[in-house]
Amino acid sequence: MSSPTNSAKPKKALITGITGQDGSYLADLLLEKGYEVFGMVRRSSTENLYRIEHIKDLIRFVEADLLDQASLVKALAEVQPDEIYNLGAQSFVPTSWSQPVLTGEFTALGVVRMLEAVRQVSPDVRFYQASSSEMFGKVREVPQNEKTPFHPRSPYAAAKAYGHHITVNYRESYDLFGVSGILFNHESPRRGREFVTRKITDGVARIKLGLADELLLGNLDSQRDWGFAGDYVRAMHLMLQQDKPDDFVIATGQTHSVQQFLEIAFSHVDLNWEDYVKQDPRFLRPAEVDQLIGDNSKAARILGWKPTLEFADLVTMMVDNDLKLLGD
Ligand code: NAP
Ligand code: G4F
Repeated sequence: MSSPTNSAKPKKALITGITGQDGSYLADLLLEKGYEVFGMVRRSSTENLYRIEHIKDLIRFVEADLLDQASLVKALAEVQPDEIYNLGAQSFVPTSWSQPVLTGEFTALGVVRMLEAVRQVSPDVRFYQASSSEMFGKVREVPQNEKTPFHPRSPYAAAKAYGHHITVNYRESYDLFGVSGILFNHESPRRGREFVTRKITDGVARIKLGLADELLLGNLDSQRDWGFAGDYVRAMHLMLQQDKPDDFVIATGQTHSVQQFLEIAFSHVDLNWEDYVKQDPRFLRPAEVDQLIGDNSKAARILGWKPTLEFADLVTMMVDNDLKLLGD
């Protein structure tokens, strides 16, 4: 296994999923740290760089796709990265029921395609796999830690469980520096609008500004351990700076219901959520993950990582951002 490269020469990081929420924050962080950042993007007929608009001239883009093995091999041979952050995935849980096979192709087999490319082209690279608390699913213990067994509740979660296990397997089989970060939900103003937190903060802003008069949601009772994405990408980077590869749970250690999120978001603009929110069965899931809460003590002890943003501050920051975007 390689040691970190000479500090005089900038390290090269390749990020898959750079156009997504986490990819954008991670690119910000790595550029601040002096890395040469390479972003893997898939071919699209329209540009999709709005989350990285402010830094796009500092990033070198490489066209490749997690569905196409040869493109990954070529990307690695071109870039010769020191670190790879594999964030690319079909990441929306409901879509994984309507497109289960494609979700498996991106989110599960995409990982082994990337690991095979690493093994063939850059076996000394440090590899980060974006694993998920969704793998705990129907939870076996509370809170969940690195040793908690998985019980996936969606095709997405099953695909992520494969991605986790194959990363551990390649580490053990081939001595690759592969780590799996088991991250609990993390949100931000850059979150996609289909996820519940951003759907709520966008909805609150629209209602406050007179652009909408109701918000349709699914299950309000489910509980999540919600943190801030900016904090979570710091943990990804720290995991690749350790002497030996290992897996870490990244979480705040607190859980809140969707209803609690609603209460804070609506009261921030002096409205009562019950006057606007309606349940719509279209947003209920065939199988639900009722409650997630993570134990971050290993990350705190070994990585020195801790979250910086409180839940209520995260909610109000997202509401304020959506008000601003919609022209308040
Ligand atoms: P996101 O905003 O949905 O971004 C997903 C990224 O994956 C996008 O850049 C997307 O590119 C890319 N992608 C999708 N299919 C691809 C393919 N076939 N080839 C190459 N790239 C592809 O997700 P996120 O919230 O940033 O999450 C990042 C990663 O962490 C994901 O793997 C997610 O499953 C995982 N995760 C997220 C959370 C969370 O709470 N956010 C928690 C645990 C784990 P396009 O722009 O081209 O669509
Ligand atoms: O915001 P969500 O869609 O996120 P979910 O399913 O927890 O998944 C996210 O976090 C995972 C980490 O645990 C990531 F791996 C994954 O990629 C993604 O980033 O839903 C959160 C909760 C669910 O219980 C859902 O049933 O909110 C509930 N919910 C209630 N009404 C809704 C809605 N979710 C969505 N998306 N839309 C609704 O209208």
